[in-house]
Amino acid sequence: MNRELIIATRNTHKAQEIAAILPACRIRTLADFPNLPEVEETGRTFAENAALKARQISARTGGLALADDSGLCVEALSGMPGILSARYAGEHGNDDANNRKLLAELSALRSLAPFRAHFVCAMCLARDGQELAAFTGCLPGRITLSPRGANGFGYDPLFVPDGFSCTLAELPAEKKNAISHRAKALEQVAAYFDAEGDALSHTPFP
Ligand code: ITT
Repeated sequence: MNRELIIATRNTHKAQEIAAILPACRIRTLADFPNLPEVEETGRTFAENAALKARQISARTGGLALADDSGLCVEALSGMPGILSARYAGEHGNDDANNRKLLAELSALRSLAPFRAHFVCAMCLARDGQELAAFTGCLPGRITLSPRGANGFGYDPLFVPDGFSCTLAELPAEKKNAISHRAKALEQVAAYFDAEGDALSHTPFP
């Protein structure tokens, strides 16, 4: 099946991971719609922000839109950076600065280690501005104060998934894409596509 799907993201790393996990879909991203205005992420939860992005992008493009709102929640920081993950240190999408800030904060709390944490990925599928379904994936693990690895993006060099001794950034992309919070949410998306059958297959791009 070659389902047409607009991934409502400007984050190329997310888009690449989603495309790799959903090879049966023909994927576009917001890079293909350069004139669309930014969606303001004013929600209080990952799920609210995913719904905002999916509804607005589906309404503006006329296509079937899938949004991903995701981030890292650290128990010792009461769930921060959470929905602020992309702009934790101030500048949106500055992964190095975000990682440095997280390391500085946790270094000051060293006596509380190990630092339990989890990644969350909330996804929302929408068409014509209406939410069709919502999905969530979670990846539990811990934060290491010794960043390692060059793969992936974001907080991957600091995150050791449960059952592993290496960081997400030390895993090859195929392995991350088999275990990640994003992969878990996308498993549910794929099951939804299977269950809905042809009803969603023929949404043409404008
Ligand atoms: P869009 O809203 O355009 O999709 P964004 O990067 O702003 O892009 P989010 O608001 O969902 O998206 O923030 C996601 C941030 O969470 C991301 O910038 C990373 O800091 C972090 N993050 C999410 N998934 C991650 C992953 O798989 N590995 C490492 N960090 C991740």
